[in-house]
Amino acid sequence: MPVQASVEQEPGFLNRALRTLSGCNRALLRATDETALYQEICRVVVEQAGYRFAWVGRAEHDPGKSITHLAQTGLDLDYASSLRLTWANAELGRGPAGTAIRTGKICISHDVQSDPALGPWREGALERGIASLLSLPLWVEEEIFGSFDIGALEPNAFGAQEVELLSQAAEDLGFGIATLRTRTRAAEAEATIKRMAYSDALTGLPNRVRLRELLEEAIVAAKQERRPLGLLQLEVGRSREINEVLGYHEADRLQQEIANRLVQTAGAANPVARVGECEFAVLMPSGGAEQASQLAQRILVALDEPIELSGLFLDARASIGIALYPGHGTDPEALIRRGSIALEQAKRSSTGYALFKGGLDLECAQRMALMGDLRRAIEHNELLLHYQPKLQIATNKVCGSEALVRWQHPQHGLIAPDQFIKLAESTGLITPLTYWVLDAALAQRYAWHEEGIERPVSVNLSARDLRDPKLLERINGSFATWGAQSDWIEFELTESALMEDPVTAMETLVRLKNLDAQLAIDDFGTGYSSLAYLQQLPVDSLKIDQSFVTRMTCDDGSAKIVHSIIELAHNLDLTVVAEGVEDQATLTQLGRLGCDIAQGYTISRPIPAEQFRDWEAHSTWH
Ligand code: G
Ligand code: G
Ligand code: MN
Repeated sequence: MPVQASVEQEPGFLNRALRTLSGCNRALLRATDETALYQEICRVVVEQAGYRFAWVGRAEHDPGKSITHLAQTGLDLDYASSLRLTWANAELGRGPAGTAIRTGKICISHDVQSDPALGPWREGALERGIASLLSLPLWVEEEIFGSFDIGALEPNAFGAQEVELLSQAAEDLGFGIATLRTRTRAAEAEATIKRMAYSDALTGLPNRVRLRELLEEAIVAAKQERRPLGLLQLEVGRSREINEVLGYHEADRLQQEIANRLVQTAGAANPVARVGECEFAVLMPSGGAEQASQLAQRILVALDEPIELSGLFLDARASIGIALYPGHGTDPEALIRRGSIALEQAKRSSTGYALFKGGLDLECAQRMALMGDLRRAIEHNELLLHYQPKLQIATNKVCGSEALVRWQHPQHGLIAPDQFIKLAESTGLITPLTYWVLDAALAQRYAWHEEGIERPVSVNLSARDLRDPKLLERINGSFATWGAQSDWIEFELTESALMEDPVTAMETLVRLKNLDAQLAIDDFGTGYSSLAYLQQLPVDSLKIDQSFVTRMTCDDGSAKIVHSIIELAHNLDLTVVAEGVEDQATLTQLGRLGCDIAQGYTISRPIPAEQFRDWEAHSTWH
């Protein structure tokens, strides 16, 4: 009967051995550390495959040859850790786990009840319903690492085929442990290589390569937070005599002492790098000209104190060149280059330090100051919108207006957008600026709506806005605030902005279109978009760039371009707008060519909203 029972049970047992194998493989693929791996394998064996328990132990090479419990599932923890297993050739070492480890062979107890080797553990096992036991030696990197033990509720549970499958699982587990170890060693090696590649051997400070990376990261952060940063480049203690008189060893000590003083003076916030034999750099991640100059002065003072070496007091004379983001450059290379130029300037100066002074210096300083001002301007409502009317040529009626931003600067007066839009784009301030414009345009549009004037207002979006993940959310919010209809606002996007990143631009356009917004391509004819791309864009109108329009009455080439853009737009079912219409002759010619809408000085300059009504009353358009 027992034989028959085991034949009947065979497929069931095999099944669970197979489930163990496949579960183990999955665990191996996912494992990131050894402990988690043992635990997961034990879990699979019990919960997925249905064995009574699973246990992993490590063979220690201590005098008692103990076995440390690593992981288990199915046993009470107290019991599992109280087993006092050993792999020594003694009574407590002759159980399955000890035997498997000592001999390197699989060890099976077919029947816990009768197996003499199980003497010390019999009672505990039977109490827990364990009727047969299997111990598999775990080989890792050609050494026995420990054992993998499985218990079953039935006697004779481990037939030849299951054992074959389960030992395969043990083999895989050993391989998995080895792989994890290889991976850990590789990661350690990589970290060492990185440390060596990124730091200066003499001082342990970041080296030139690392400085460049730090600078790059700092620029990204500064850009995001819209603040300046500074790079200080130093030459310290370069003196042939020191090398010649004291030898290289002492010269090295001098550099180490300089490094110490620099690190102390710069403080934790401003990392110091050693970028050459006698060259250092200090990165000041936050601060402008003022802070950088103060830091330079502090460093000069700190290095003023003579350095004692072999009983001599050495003077570590330093020169410091300063380059600032964004005034002197917006990428690491530009800042490093300009910092070196400033360093040369510093060597000739009496103060010992110098801010970069290039041809553009003054303009840069002004732009930098302007950038700081602009952020404040957005917050304090120093911006304002002018509106330039658009005329429907066929009916001679005003059909909308374009909102164009201006900046009422407390010192510099009214500043035109070409003075600050580019700067805002390069510093990230364009995002709050666009949000401000959108809200201001909607507020005005709402006022017009209350007066019964239902003409769309056009708002310009920049290339950067198209990449702003919050743009749509913000537009939705502003529309909700003002209870705006989707046709209140039209968005203008320049052709070149679309071409900067056509894929993202397309995605954003589609999302804007899903809001039912009207979309126009601005400055059309200057951005080199392909017809194929254009056809796919979900836009409603094209605005012919004013450079063609202003010249069309005197230049045949421009006239031809205007003509063909009008045809192209109409073939694509797009409305066509001419901007830069400066005289009546141009307006008349555009009408003959079938252009739909005109915008330009001959109709009106951009004007404050309050002047709109007056302008309409006194103009020939209605
Ligand atoms: O108004 P004109 O004044 O000088 O505008 C100059 C340039 O600035 C134009 O190309 C116009 O598209 C752009 N501009 C004006 N207002 C805005 C605005 O609110 N956002 C963006 N991105 N560009 C604007
Ligand atoms: O966004 P866009 O580039 O289309 O902005 C229009 C720009 O063109 C604004 O700076 C506006 O002041 C300017 N502009 C509007 N009408 C005329 C015009 O008739 N002639 C010229 N030269 N510029 C104009
Ligand atoms: Mn525009």
